[in-house]
Amino acid sequence: MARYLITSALPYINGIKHLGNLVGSMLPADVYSRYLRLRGHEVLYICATDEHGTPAELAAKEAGLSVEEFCRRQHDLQAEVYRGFALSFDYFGRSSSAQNRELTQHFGRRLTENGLIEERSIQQVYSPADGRFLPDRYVIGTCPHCGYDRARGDQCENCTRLLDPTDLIEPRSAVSGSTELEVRETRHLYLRQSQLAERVRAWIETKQDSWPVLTTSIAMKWLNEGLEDRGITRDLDWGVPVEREGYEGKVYYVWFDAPIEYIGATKELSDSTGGEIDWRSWWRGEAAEDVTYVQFMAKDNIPFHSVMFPAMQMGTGEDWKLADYIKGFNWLNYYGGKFSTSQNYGIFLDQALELLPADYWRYFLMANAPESDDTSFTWELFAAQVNKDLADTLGNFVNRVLTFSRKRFGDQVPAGGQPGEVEARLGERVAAMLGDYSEALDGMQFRKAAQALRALWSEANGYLEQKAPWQEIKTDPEAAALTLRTAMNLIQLFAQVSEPIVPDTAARLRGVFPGLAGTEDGQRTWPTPERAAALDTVPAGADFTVPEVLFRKITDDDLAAWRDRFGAQ
Ligand code: B3M
Ligand code: ZN
Repeated sequence: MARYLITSALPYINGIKHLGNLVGSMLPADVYSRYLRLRGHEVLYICATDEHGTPAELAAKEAGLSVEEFCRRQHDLQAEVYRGFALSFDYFGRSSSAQNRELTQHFGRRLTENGLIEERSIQQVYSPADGRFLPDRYVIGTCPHCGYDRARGDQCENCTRLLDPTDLIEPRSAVSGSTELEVRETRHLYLRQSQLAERVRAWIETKQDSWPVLTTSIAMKWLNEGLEDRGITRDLDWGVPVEREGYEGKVYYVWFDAPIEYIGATKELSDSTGGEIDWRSWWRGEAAEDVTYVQFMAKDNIPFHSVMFPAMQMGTGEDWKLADYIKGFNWLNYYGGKFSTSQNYGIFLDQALELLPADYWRYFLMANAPESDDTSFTWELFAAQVNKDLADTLGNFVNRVLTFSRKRFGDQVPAGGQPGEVEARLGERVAAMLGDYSEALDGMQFRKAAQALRALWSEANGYLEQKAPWQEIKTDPEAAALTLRTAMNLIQLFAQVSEPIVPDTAARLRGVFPGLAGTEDGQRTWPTPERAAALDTVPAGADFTVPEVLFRKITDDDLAAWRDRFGAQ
């Protein structure tokens, strides 16, 4: 048994996330956490809402709420949606917590003591009408290159050119629209990342053979382009206050405190259990030496996790736990376009749950995880895979076997018949497939894992078709009993191993054989290849129940309605 610390990138607070956010961070982290727990490991899966920064302030303003109240409500809304998706966080914290404030200020102090934070004077746009300095992206105007009239001060969305706010023609405030902008001098703190680049590079080099290429190539690109010192404070009220004279009205930049919240949330958990869970034992020095720390995120977050956060951790001169593995994901697109919160494009998580329960989405998203490349969500593909894999291959098998057996043999697993050559070969293949599945999960290859699970379901169907108990029963009831009992053992196997990807379905399948819970072959463990091959966990005579239809089919009418509602082109 080993200890695993799992974190998924922290969802930003300004609204319910979409399927694209889920697939690249929280969902695979959950699948992996569930798998490791089933294998008997100690797992701490930590996530939180990322609450600071200007977008939160602006969204609160728009909602007519104080930013504290806005964040409190949005945190609860997000937490509820994640429960709906059966995400098994051990703790879901908030980056605005007192714990994170303390830790962030601690990081700031240590980095300052080590000479890695310095103050610089810069020229920044000030808006008298708003009574504040404006971050670059909150100055908008006409792009000098392409004439686009809603270009942001940091970048033109239309021609993608990088900009300075002072490049813009007719600049105005994105907050109030005021055009009376001034450039004023102000002071900010900078993290001297350039001083830490070589240490980070040496660390990344040790990972080059074991980490995904997506992760190391992004990290190396940043390091090779030369790691620049980075402004880590902002003129804002909402955030972690900077304890330094002259810094009233300034806070740490949201990307400075957000990754520290992985630690902060662990401490929130620690404090909420009265210290029973010791956060230090997951994060510090020798106490955490046996911990394997795995991070999950989409590719745009990789630079912060592979380079900047480790640089901060190293820069403290303290023994913070660094990531042992960073699993990055490409994009899930919606009909070729990018899912987008700001453009309200795609399927949001609350809407998804209104249409269908979590497992439909979880299975589809993992089967199409954007691992080696971007992938695309389409309703057609979703319907086809749900109907074929979940409704036909898994759902139908379970109901057919149990309904038929009950009709012919009653409410107990039928006795009779001796497993023969066919069952032995089935057992071997099942064990081999389980091996592939475990290997894919161990390697965090989620597409492959979903494929291997589907292969198991489909092997079961093949067996049933071959043996055809509805024929056997006519001439040889014992043979039919053997087939059905073997098929029921496959159902039991599915109850055990489907859990990481479709946990609600797995729970329903565990309910099929209520008498088996807590036996030596306890249903919440991962079967060994030998046990899987034997296909004899469920004995003759055991009680069983027939569950309601596990998955409903998506009809042409559903498809038409959903395409229409969500705009599919
Ligand atoms: N909140 C992701 C985003 O909003 C960001 C992740 C933080 S992880 C420490 O794009
Ligand atoms: Zn432009």
